[in-house]
Amino acid sequence: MDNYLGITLNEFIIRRQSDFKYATGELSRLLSHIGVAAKIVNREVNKAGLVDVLGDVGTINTQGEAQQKLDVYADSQFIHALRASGEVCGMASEEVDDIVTFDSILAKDGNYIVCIDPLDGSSNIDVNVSIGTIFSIYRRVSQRGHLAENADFLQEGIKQVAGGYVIYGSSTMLVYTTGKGVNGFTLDPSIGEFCLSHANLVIPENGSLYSINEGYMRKFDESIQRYIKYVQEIDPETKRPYKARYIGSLVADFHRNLLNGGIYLYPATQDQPNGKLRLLYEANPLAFIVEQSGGMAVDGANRILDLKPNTLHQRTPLIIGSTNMVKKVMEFIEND
Ligand code: P6P
Repeated sequence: MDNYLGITLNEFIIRRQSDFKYATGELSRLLSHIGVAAKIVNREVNKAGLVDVLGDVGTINTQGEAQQKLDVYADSQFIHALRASGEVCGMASEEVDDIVTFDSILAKDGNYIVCIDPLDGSSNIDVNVSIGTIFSIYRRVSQRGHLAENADFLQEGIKQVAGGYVIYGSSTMLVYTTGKGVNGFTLDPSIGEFCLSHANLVIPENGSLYSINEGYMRKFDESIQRYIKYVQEIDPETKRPYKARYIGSLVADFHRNLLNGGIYLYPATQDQPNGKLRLLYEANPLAFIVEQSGGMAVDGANRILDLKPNTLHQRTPLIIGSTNMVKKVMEFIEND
């Protein structure tokens, strides 16, 4: 696999066509369109501050959050790219209340639907903190030749055919899985291609980093409060406490923990009993990736990928990362 390093995303998909049990060309076209939209969003993110793309547009998204100019821009770019791919019959976006159906003859015959958070962590844009795009790809369950239906989007995460994210950070990376391991591609601006830079990513089963908003300490269940106190104690084996790392950008925290080992928690709070993060386009794609890299993702009681969605923007508590760290949290919860 290492001799693949440096090859482009499209070359990789073609060389690894046995990884994708459906027509490779479909996935290749779909991922390359997502890659193009990511490059366009990356261009705008990288010049944010120089041109008028910062700040909010004065509108509220379906979650009641102020939409940033780049949120709306990113959403429009991914809608355009997915419509143009000819493989997608519809999409669910964090920025849009209902599903977006594509009504061209080609699109209505598309085999796939996409759930996407076009720009997660966008409140960090103005302060130059890494942000990300998170996406899930499913085969449609509705009849081809017709518009996409809600049922296409309310599938368990275990039915994803691909899950991935783009992180717009010190470099721009696309990380995805189709169920045969996790691979990371770094954008080479000199050629405008995503090139394989992190082959067969495996998350360490242990880590020393924990990511949680400790400002909500009093709002967490007692079991989570006890876990936070546990990680702050001196570890008898390593003789040091764990390290807190919480950027306020899920993709950035997740990516660091995937590479170095660690855990991210956004549990239920008194204010948000179902947590803050969305199942369809945040928890599920990252859960698919973390399990494919050897990690775990739960809601505190259940495996994330087993959860049956009932609504598009359904929220879920999320505890995700190194297996032994997630298991330790579950010990605290089960002993509660
Ligand atoms: P809080 C960003 O809004 C986000 O969805 C994630 O990217 C991030 O991890 C989390 O919310 C931050 O939420 O409540 O800690 O500010």
